[in-house]
Amino acid sequence: MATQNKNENTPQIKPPVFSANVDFKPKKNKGYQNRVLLLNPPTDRTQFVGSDNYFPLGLIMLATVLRQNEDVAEVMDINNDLFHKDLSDTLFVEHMNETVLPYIEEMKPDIVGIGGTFSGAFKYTKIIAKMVKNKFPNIPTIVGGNHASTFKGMVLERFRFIDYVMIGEGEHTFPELLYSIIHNNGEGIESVDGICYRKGGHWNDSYNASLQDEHTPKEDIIIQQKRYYIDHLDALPKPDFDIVDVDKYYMDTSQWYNPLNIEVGQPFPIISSRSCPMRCTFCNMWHVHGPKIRYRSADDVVDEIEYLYHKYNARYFQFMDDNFTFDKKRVIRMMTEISRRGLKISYDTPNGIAINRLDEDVIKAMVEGGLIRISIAIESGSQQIRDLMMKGLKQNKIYEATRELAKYPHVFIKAFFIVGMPEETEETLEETREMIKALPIDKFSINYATPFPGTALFNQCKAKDMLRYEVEDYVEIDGHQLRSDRPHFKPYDLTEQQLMDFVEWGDEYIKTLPDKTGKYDPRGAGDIASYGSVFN
Ligand code: B12
Ligand code: SF4
Repeated sequence: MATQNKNENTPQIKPPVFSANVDFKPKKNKGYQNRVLLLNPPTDRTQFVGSDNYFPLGLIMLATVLRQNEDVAEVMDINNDLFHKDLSDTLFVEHMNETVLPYIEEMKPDIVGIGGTFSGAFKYTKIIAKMVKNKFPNIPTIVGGNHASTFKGMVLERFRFIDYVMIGEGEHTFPELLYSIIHNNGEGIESVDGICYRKGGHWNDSYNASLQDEHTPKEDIIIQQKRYYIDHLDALPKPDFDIVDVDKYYMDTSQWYNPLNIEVGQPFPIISSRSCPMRCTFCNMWHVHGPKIRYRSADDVVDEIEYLYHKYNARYFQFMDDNFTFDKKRVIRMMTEISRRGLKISYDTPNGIAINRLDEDVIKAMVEGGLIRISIAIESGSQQIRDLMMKGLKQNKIYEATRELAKYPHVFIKAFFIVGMPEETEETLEETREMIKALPIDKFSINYATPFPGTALFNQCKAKDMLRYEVEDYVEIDGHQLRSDRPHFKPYDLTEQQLMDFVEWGDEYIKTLPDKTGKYDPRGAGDIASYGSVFN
């Protein structure tokens, strides 16, 4: 965390006006200043895979926007602080008491925001909010991110120590909310898009710690659904990674797969679009990023790459888009621009690429732009299961795209599979096995179908009484509900043991695949763990 100077608030107040879909314009000299502390909770690394020492990109984006508005905004990344330690509840509470709470005392923020991109982080999001609120009852707390955006008002019903929920992306709406609740006694809050709060808001509500475990009646909670998403993404500022201490995200990447011989160094995430127009039944991404895919222009994305290239000597990038290749022409333009500007980089796509758009010309362009590892989202070897998943992906396209990719032998191909959808049978598992054996892939991961709240799969499991926990348990989530190392429910016609046997087969079979990295590790040298096929 790099600290900004403390400035005094000035009394003259002008509201921010970048509501809805107008372009983002920084509001300087607006007559007041917000002091905002954003906390990134840790995730339990024993229960989730893919828990790398990642930059908290959502919080960095929010803080970047706030700083452009001349607010004081800090990101404290607790995940990063505790990353090399053995995370336990005791260690976490100690860290809160010794580091986080004293910092709040010193910084005196107007509001404490807690992130949590993953449901798996919500356990600690709750503890943070509770500890903050108990020590500083007058500081409002707000949560955002995927889990909160899915459960919305239910979060406030359950947790009195949380004052606000932000639904979906926050770059436009967070400053509007701050203006209303910090500087204007809640006036205008009813026109802030995508938020939940209690009637009367925190400004009227003197927090009473003795009531912290009492639920708030549903009728006292106001939910303002998200209606507007930022169309013109180029108008957003680029994430300012200096808001955190980049050196603290150091990973030893010297052993990463590196066929182009371009030093990997510190990998940087790039998000070149938001959302995805598909509705796979197991995916809940759209609760945060909305129904419609929105793009940054190719130039804008390459500007960011170029900036990071020079500023941090960044040579390795990770495209984290939900559906990177949906607009093929844009991808080709981006890749051509990378080459035209002489940027010698390599990159991968850990979040899984939708195969439907992987044609010869896109693949060629991606490889020319520096692609060295690609994750492709196949999900199942069975057409029937893929159709039930609403994947919209035909068998021949899978073979065609992987054959095309395999023409570039230096590109490491990883395929994502999901097993254990309710309709899975011995036959469909067999089809997946056959496909895994037949495809020219270097690696694959098999994940158990996960009923993330807010998905059609979750609703199906709930309707058929297949969920292991009550819906409320998913809101209150303590992590174990969605842990990735065991099936989450029993398919209609299979036992959980059959699924586990299949995954075990996969673990053994993967060892027989030829290793083009020269340093095979089942989790993949330098791979983002088993980052996975629960999505894309
Ligand atoms: C990148 C990514 C990762 C990366 C993170 C790296 C990084 N650099 O951040 C890694 C590889 C670590 C990862 C891992 C996993 N991921 Co992931 N990941 C994503 C992805 C693709 C993008 C997240 C992101 O950075 N978005 C960009 C920023 C700008 O958006 P944002 O984080 O949503 O933040 C905005 C808003 O949410 C809001 N906001 C967020 N926090 C707050 C806080 C406050 C106070 C406020 C006001 C607003 C606010 O404002 C922000 C700015 O607009 C999302 C999909 C998605 N589109 O969100 C999946 C996603 C979050 N991941 C998902 C999953 C399932 C996982 C894994 C469990 C996969 C696995 N099997 O291992 C693991 C979990 C790891 C863990 N530690 O528990 C699911 C989460 C489902 C859920 N309910 O938990 C998602 C939604 C994908 C999906 N399609 O379902 N992931
Ligand atoms: S799984 Fe991937 S393709 Fe399917 S809806 Fe989610 S982001 Fe889109």
